[in-house]
Amino acid sequence: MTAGWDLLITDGRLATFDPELSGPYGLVADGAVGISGEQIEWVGPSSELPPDAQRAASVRSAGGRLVTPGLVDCHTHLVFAGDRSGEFEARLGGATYAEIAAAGGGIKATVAATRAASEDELVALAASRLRRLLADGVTTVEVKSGYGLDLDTELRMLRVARELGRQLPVDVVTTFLGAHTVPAEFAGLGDRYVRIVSQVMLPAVVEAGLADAVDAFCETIAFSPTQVEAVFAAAIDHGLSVKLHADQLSDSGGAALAAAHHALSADHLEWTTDAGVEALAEAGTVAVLLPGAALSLGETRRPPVAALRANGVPMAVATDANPGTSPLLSPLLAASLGCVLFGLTPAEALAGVTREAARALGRLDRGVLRAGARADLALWTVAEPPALVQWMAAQPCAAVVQAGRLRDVNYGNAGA
Ligand code: DI6
Ligand code: FE
Repeated sequence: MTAGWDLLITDGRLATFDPELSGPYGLVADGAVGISGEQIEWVGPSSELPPDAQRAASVRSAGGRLVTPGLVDCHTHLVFAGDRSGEFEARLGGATYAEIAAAGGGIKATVAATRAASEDELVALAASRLRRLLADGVTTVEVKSGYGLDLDTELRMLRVARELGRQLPVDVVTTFLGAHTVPAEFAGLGDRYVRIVSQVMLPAVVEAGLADAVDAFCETIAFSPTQVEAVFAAAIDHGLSVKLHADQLSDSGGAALAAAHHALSADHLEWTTDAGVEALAEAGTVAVLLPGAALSLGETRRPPVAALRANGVPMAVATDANPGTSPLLSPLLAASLGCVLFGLTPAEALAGVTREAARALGRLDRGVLRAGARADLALWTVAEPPALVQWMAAQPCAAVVQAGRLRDVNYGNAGA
């Protein structure tokens, strides 16, 4: 039964990322997609379209250009107030991120500004950032808390994240990051703060239904593996999945720690060892690579991409959009940097912002073009998949279909 399709996309070069199709992109050179409601009903070569397909309520030609799954940005810190451009200037002058953090800047500076901001202010600030992601073809975004570090502000941040998903055409997945850093009022009392995160904040966040997962920052300047374990134990007790900022600035065994808790993802991984990579492979935990942070921090150490690839660890790529270490609002540019800085192939980088990013969020219903998947698609001004990551800041997104609804993207179609 095809006459009931709501939308038919014709004349597309489909990069399906369906592992059951051959080639790195799962390419269907002259393809079509049939959509009903929020679901893809049919994907295949135009020559095999059912005879009554053209009777779909609406038909859109992709003009022979590329169609991919909608992009998934699986690691962002979009909700915050304040401005840390002075820190950027100081780092360019030679100060390190750790020195700035130790002097009360860094995450703590954003915490102070975010605590002082109203819910409406935070929605307006985050919405304008999120619109930039949407212009890049994003249809699902993960948003973390972690700039509140007290119950009221953490709840406010998560409510703001949920509100973004109501105001804008995007599916928002929320993550509670109460264990981002030890707030100033708990200086020297990290264990006590971890108990509050685990025993007070987390139950309240769960009670309010505001978090889909729990994250923590495992690092010498943040939380020890033992402290992270306490937060993870509480999360798992409450039935939430976990993920971890792991091995970003030093090797703290973060990847293995994430794997031991069957984390959805371990993110950053610049200092991850072979043992950590093997643990990720064993657990099926996704490695989320964040080249924007490495670039902005001037980090020269690279995540172990060759070892991750050799061990079959799924690799996602995300913006890590945040005001300190990764002021980046383009997942396509993140994918491009994943290629030129980290050595991903274009196919890996693009699977990293679609299929594997969806996996990193535990959302296996999206990130590929195939019948039964959620109808989240991006239509591009370019025809060749690697052109999406070859060009930087070209804004080649022409339109998206989000939850079955087609919408033109008004930013540049000056694409490559
Ligand atoms: N790692 C990061 O790169 C960000 N958070 C984290 O745990 C930094 C956040 C910030 O500096 O505001
Ligand atoms: Fe982050």
